[in-house]
Amino acid sequence: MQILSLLELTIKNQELLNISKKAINGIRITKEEGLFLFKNADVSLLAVLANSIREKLHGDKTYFNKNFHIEPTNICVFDCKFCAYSRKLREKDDYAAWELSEEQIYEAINAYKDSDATEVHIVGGVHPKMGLEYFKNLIQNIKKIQPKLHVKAFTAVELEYMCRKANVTYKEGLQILKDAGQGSLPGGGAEIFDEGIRELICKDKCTSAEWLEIHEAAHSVGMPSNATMLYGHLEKYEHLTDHMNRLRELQDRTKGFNAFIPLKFRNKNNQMSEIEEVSIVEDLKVFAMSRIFLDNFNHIKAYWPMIGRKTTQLLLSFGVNDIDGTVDDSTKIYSMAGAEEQKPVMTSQEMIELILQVGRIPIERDSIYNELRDYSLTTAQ
Ligand code: V47
Ligand code: SF4
Repeated sequence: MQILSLLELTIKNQELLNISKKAINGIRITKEEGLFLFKNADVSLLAVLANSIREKLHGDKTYFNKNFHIEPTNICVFDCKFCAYSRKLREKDDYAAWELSEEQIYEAINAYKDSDATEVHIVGGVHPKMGLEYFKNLIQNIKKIQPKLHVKAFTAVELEYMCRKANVTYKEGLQILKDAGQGSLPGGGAEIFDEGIRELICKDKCTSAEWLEIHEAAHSVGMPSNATMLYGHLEKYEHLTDHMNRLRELQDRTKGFNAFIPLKFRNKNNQMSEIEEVSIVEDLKVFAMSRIFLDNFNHIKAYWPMIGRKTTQLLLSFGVNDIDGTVDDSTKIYSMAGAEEQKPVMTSQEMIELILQVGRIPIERDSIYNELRDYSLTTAQ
């Protein structure tokens, strides 16, 4: 009520006021209204709207988990123009290329056996020699070592290639991985669904329709997933609203997405380095707009290794209620592209303090958002 009166007093543009009122009242805004907001609302209005929605859904609760990543290889058959990380098979002697052996992967899993990590996030390049059978066995063996560890693995890009090579449908391939012990899918590979922009930045990997089909298949076999959106390069606001709209439509059908994760384009060491990175104001706008637009997504996540700790704190007032995990310096995707965090590792204590410092409540969650511990009530270990 108070917010509505404030909006009525301060917003002079009638259309902006009507859309803002809809958002505050929990009424879905259309794609056109989303675009209007993107183009006409200033960042302070978006903050008010997004924060009000976030607080209605989660109050001050802010989720994190204890996780680590395994990136089996950065050898990749594809050539995404924004990627600073991948190498071709023929470059496998390049110092920056790697291919972990199975033993090295099991060693990494073993190394976390006595830790309190609850999730391993496995993604990598699309290696021509690592297929569905290889990954099925890998997951089975990981689960033998750590039966309780949640395996969040493989972007739709990796899955499309795996299923095509193994000559199985997406549903069959995903069922095989689920039976092996995989728990969920990460949100990578979505980039921007607009076919024109996709053609310019990542034309040879899975299409937007395939990405959406694979996530729909995952949801249908009972595996939840996340969704990402790569912003701050060649795209326009039209493409961002179109991207979120396609996700919102799928989520209406399946309810299988857990979190939406906007990913800021970083411009170091890739074929799009001439594009300047967008300002922090744009970051705030994109995250706030995603909270406002995606009314059927429970969680908006800021992936701190990419966006940095300070911006992550700020984003907790712009719709974000999840900051991913401890990560433990086990990913290179962003550091190689010039992200803030060159050695991404946060102890649980640091994550808790980051959240407490901005007046929110730190909650450790598992991979499917069951609450494990409220750190505002207990002393952190
Ligand atoms: O799809 C690659 C992105 C993604 C760059 O689901 C880049 O919990 C910015 O999706 N600048 C893979 N972004 C990582 C990913 C992810 C990360 C953390 C958590 C989850 C989750 C998913 O990384 C790719 C691409 O969009 N990416 N290069 C770059 N230069
Ligand atoms: Fe390969 Fe993924 Fe890099 Fe694209 S973003 S080149 S699919 S590793």
